[in-house]
Amino acid sequence: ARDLTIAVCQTSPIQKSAQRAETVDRLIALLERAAAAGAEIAVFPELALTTFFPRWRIDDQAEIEAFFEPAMPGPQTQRLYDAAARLRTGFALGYAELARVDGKTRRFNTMDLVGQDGKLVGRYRKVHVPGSSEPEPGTTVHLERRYFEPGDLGFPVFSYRGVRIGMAICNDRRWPETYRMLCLNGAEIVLIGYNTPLLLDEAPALAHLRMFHNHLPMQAGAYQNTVWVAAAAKAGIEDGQALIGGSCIIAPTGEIAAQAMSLDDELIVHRADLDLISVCRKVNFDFAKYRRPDQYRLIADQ
Ligand code: CDT
Repeated sequence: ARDLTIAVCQTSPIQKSAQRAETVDRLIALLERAAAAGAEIAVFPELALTTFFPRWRIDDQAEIEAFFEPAMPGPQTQRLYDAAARLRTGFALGYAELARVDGKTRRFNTMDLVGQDGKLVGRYRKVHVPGSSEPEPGTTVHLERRYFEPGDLGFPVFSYRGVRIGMAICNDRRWPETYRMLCLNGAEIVLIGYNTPLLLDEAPALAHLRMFHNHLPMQAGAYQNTVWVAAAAKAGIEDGQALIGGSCIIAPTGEIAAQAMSLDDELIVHRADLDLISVCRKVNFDFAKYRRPDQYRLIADQ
């Protein structure tokens, strides 16, 4: 049997006042708990090293740059990578990436996959960047498009201990294309990190559906693409804004195999049976046999 034991590391808020060193300490403590629970890989939330700063309009360049990582690992994060190597437990970590490409500064909402040796396995840059670049009247301020450009790496899939893993970041999880691209690239497991506000000024009538709309697309994505999905939330009241929790591990059947029950730093662990993927494919989703790409041209062209 093929399997991979996954830990989802939900974190409680990381307030603006938090020092990077204390945040890294928290992530290391979660990674240690994950390893002790037998996990072979851990997933942390989107922007796991800082508060979710796109909730503010910030003009000061130095203040903005303080949220970004110019190198990974850097002096503040090296300890986390060392912990992965010591524990033989890799991780996926969301952070704000400051890249220098051809002399130009570029900013991405990024997730790195780090191996059991503490070395980079692969990188994903968030494709679906929601919100706006300026506050819009009547809507909850969400300025991701001010601070990040859309990802330019597609939906890559990497080999981790012989298992094919892809990543997605927050809003990406609501889009069917994310899972289908990862599935077609051969993913067996999709690791996701998210920061989702509980209340949106633009849609108060949907408030009671926030958790449903969190799990619905991930369960559908897992089922329709026969992949395992493991998603880590940043949860609780962060700098005055309530973020939903609901971190979970979802089987290729679409069932939630494990779910966080708190808004705290909480670990959920599940042994993902990878053989379940071929069972689900046999039942309905023999992609090579039944998919009709020639009939789907519009999706690729528009
Ligand atoms: N971080 C992130 O992508 N959050 C979005 C909320 C967008 S509200 C404009 C989400 O889909 O959860």
